[in-house]
Amino acid sequence: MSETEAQAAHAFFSTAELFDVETYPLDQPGSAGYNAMLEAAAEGLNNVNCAQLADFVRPEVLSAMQAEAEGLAPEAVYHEASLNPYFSQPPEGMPEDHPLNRFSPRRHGMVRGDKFARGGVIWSVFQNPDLCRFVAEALGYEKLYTYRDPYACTNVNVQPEGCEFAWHFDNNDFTVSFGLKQTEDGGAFEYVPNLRSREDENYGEVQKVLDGDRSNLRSLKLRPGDLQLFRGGYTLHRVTAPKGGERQSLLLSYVTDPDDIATSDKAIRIWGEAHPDHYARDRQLAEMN
Ligand SMILES: O=C(O)CCC(=O)C(=O)O
Ligand SMILES: [Fe+2]
Repeated sequence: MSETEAQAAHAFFSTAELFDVETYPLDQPGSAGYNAMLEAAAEGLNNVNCAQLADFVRPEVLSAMQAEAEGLAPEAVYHEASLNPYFSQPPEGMPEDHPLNRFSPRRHGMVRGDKFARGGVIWSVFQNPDLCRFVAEALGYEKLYTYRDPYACTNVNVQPEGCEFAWHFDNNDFTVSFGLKQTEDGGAFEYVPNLRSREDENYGEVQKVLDGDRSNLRSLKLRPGDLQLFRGGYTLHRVTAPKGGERQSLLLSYVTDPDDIATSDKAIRIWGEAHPDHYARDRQLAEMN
């Protein structure tokens, strides 16, 4: 069985059952509709590092995803930390207002990937091969694989009322997410495209944003059912504090290396424990060295 067939066999729901293929013909690559969808996504990504595709999942699928996430939210692993935008340690000998010295509290929960039922709707969305191919094409990768890390593969980010997900650059090059739950006030996804590059950290401009400069800032509300593709490695971003309720988003992780998986150290740092697959990865890396 090819890898795509294996993925398809694993996926309980078909592409047409999960997604609004009338608007987003994921299952018809090469068609005019598919190319138009790809162009729209690529345009957003090329211009502002972000593409939002509204109402991507079918309404009944969204309801099922929301119910599944809601049921698992109490089991989320909560992180409470004071972090700078780079998730790095405080530097020595830098001015107090330097971006590396700007620490903000962050409190949010993450539902682990192994919690999702393998025949369930969230796992089906994650494993859908047509979605995976589309994400790769839109982001300009020849091929992507669903991340096989048992905990970090797919997660629901649970952001309680009043908790901001402060300004940061992601460690990953890109993020794929679905809106699940949103509040009327707050919970906005704010970002400043292309603020740093591989060559230049551009600390001066980062500092201006941290000080409240909104001149190049873009703000979007990830509504339930919307798909977002985002290059967060070079784009400073945050989620403002939700007011009057909780915000939830579904994060899907794809990788260029099918063997990629966290080591036990990293898993313990993020999740408080490691899975046998993480220890297997440690042994594999040790054998390679
Ligand atoms: O919940 C989201 O929409 C994105 C959160 C985020 O920026 C992250 O997980 O790095
Ligand atoms: Fe992020």
